[in-house]
Amino acid sequence: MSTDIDINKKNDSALADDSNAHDTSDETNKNDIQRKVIHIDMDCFYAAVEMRENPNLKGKPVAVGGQANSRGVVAACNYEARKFGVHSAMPMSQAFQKCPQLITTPVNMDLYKSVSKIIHSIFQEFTDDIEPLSLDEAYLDVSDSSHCNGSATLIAQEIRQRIFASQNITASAGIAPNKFLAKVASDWNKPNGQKVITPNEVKAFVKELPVNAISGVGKVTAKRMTELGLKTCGDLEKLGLEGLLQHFGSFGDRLYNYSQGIDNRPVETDWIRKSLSVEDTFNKDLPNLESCLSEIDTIYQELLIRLERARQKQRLSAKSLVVKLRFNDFETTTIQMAGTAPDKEAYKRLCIDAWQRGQRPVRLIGLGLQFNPPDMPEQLSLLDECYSEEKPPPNL
Ligand code: DCP
Ligand code: MG
Repeated sequence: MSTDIDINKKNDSALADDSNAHDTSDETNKNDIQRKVIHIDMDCFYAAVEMRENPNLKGKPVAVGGQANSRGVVAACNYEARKFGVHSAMPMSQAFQKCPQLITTPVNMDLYKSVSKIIHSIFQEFTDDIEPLSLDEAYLDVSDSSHCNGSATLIAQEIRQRIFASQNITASAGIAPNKFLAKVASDWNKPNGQKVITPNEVKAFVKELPVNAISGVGKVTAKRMTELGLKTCGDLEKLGLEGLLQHFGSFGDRLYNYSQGIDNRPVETDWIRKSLSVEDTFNKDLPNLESCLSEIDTIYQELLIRLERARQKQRLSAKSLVVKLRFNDFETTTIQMAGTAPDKEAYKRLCIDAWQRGQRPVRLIGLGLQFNPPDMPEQLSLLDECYSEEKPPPNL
């Protein structure tokens, strides 16, 4: 096996610059919330772990699962076995009929769980916004990640490289503006590949996308679609919302969105956000207070965008506003006040007070919010001035 993660397979867009992932041009649908979502899926996960444990298995068809003579089924098989038509959930006896030289190993769940734990801890190095789907699969929302200069393409590449370096097994990734497309994309260049769908590629991509690539389209729905002559998402869109609701019930709604490449489901994490902040380190130190105050507007706008995104994921009730300043000698000061909503003028006031503490050029400004634990009533006083320097919030 090559030690390089091959990200440049079949599709040349895998290395595309996704800096336009927040494109708001007319090409992108206005109802769609633009995000950068990565779907990571390990390649033939159980089988890959077994091949790593026993390198003699490499290059040979391998299936992990129950025994053929006790009605066992295939849990996972490697890509060599798949060439013979073997697949997951197939009775092992049938797998042997298709591939008599198949090598089988029993399921070693504890081992796969321990590998999965390490893989998920690698995800956490890149973002907190992780929705695990199974031992070998997760969605990551990297919209706000500053890793790799914010390039989701490069983040996915680095995650796959980190997994390979640590576990000697490969992963594939899909990078797209939403979960639906990211999942489709991770399958596109499997194994050991990745595919990017940028916002302005979405329309053309879904138009030709076969309906059976949509997750949730099972055998019955697929059959109905075939009967109706619906082969691609483009065909679904042409049928329209009413037609889709008529034929597919409530699923029609989601199908209509998917047919246009829209999926506003958030990446659902089970962690609770305690704070949110936006920081900017300047190329040139800001020489005086006035220049600091004039930067607040831009940082504040970004904070509002991120807050809106975070609020789509969980209910957030703010308890304080925080400003951080780092002076040119790296000394850092943090100041906060009670408050239940972001307020630009309040941030400016905090900035003035923080600057007074150093009164010299500034290299970084951060604006942030701290949140109440869930189910705590919101504090009543809007901007109750109670400065504190004691405990800076963790993200500032
Ligand atoms: N699995 C299982 N039974 C199934 C499907 C899967 O026990 N019917 C287990 C074994 C797989 C793991 O879950 O290794 C991950 O499932 P995937 O669907 O991601 O399949 P693989 O990782 O094996 O292959 P791929 O490369 O297609 O992702
Ligand atoms: Mg997998």
